[in-house]
Amino acid sequence: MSIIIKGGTVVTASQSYQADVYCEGGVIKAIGKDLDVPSGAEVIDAGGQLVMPGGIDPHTHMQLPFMGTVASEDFFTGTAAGLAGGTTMIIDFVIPNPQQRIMDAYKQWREWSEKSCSSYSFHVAITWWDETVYQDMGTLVNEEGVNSFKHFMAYKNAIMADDEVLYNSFSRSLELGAMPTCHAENGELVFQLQKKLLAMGMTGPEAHPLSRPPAAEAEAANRAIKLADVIGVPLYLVHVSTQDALEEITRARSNGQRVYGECLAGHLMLDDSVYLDSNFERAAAHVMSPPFRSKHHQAALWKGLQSGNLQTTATDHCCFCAEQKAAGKDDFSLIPNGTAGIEDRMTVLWTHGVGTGKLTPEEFVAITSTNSAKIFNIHPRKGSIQVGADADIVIWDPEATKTISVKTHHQNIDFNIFEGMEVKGVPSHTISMGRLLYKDGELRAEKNTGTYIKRPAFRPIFSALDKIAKAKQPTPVKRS
Ligand code: DUC
Ligand code: ZN
Ligand code: ZN
Repeated sequence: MSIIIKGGTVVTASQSYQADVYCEGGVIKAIGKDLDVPSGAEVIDAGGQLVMPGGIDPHTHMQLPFMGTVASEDFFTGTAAGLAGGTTMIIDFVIPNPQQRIMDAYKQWREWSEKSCSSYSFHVAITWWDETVYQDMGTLVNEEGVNSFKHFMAYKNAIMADDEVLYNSFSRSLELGAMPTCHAENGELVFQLQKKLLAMGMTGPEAHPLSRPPAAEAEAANRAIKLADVIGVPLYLVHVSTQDALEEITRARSNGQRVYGECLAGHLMLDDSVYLDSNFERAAAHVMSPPFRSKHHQAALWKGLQSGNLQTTATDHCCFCAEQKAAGKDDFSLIPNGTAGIEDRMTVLWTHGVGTGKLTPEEFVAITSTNSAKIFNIHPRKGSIQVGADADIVIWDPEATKTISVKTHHQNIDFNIFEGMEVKGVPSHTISMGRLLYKDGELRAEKNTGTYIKRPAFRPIFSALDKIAKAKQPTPVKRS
C-alpha cells in the first residue's frame, strides 16, 4: 500500500513547511514540493491541513489487572481509540506482581498486546527485588528492546517500590543504559491518610484527593530525584500533577541533572472540584492517582510545558466503568484508580495549548510526539516526518470542530472526563506504519495488525554517566 499526501503543511518539532509526503512499505519514502503521484498510490488531499508525526502516548494501561478488577479497554480497543484521536503509538506498562518473575509478566503482557492495531512498546515495572530481577532487567534491555523501568512509589502492600528497590533498580538501569521512571507519591503517607480519613467517616470520593496531598507527590519526586542524583542516573517522572513536584524537577534541571517530566491532559484541564460531585458515579469516575488538583497547579503545569521543564504529555489511560468503580461505594480507597483520554489528548492539547497561544504548532508536536520518541530512544524512527521514518502520520484539520462526548468516543468506557468540551483542531486522517486507519470519522482498525517497537538502550550517554559515577567512588584511607 502506498499513500501520497498532497498540498499540506508539514509540521515537525522544529519547523513548518509546504510539502507533499509519500509513504510506501510502512515508511516515509519522499518529501518534497509537487511530488509526482506514483501509480497505484492513494492520494490524500491535505490542502489547508497540517501533516504531523502521529501522537505518542508514553503512558497507558490497557487491560491492566488492578485493584481487584481489570481495565475495560484492551489493547485493540485502546490503540484503535488512539488512532481516532491521532495517536499512533503507545508505551504501556508491564506490572509484575511482587515475587512474580519479571520475564513471566513481560511475556504475559506481550501476549495480551498482540491484538493492538498501532505501534506499541512497554516500560516494565520493578515491584520487588532479588537476583532474578537483576538478571531479567538485563534480558529485557539486551534482548527485548525495553529501555525504561517504572517504579510505583505508592500503592503500599501491592506494587509499591521502597527505597531499597529504587536504589537497586536505578543502579541496574544505569549499568544497562535504561531510563528509570517513577510514579512519585509517598505510599506510606497515602496509606496512613487513607486510614485516618476512613476512621473519621470520610468514605466518599471527596476523601481521595485529601489522602494524596501535593506534599506526598513533592516528597516522592524529591526523593527519587535525589536518589537518581547520587546514583548518577537520569530520571523520568510520570504524571507530574503539582506545582510542588514541578519545582523539584525545575530545580534539579537547573542544577544540570538529567530529569524529565510528563504531564497528563487530564491534570492540565480538570480540577479537584470533580470529587465534590453529589453523584457518586460521577465523582468516582474521576478517581485516579495522582488526583486532579486545585486550579493553580494546572496553570503551573502549562508553564512547565512552555518552559520545557515538562517535556511530554500522556493520558495514563486506564479505564474502569461505573460498575467497577462501585467497588468503592463505601470506601473511597477501594475505587479502582484510573481515567481515560487516549482519544482526546491531542485535540484537547491543541485546543487549549495552540488555540490559546500557549504553544506553537511545533511545540505541540514536540510535547505530543517527538520528545517522547527522543526520551525513550526511538527518534527519528518515531516522532518525526523525515525520509526513512515510520509512516506514522496524523493529518490535522486546524479549523474542524467537535464536541467531546462519551456518546461518540471510541474508548471502551462509559464516561468521558472531557464530556461536553468543544474542541477546534481534530485529526482528519491517521496513518499508522503506512496504513490509512482513520479517515474523516471512519475507523478502519483491525486486530493483530500493530507492531511491537523495540527501544534500544541509551548509549553512549549512560556509559559516560556510569563512568562518572564509578570515578566518584571513594577509596579507603590507608592506615598503618
Ligand atoms: N494511577 C491510576 O490512576 N491508575 C493506574 C495506575 C496509576 O498509577
Ligand atoms: Zn501512576
Ligand atoms: Zn499509570
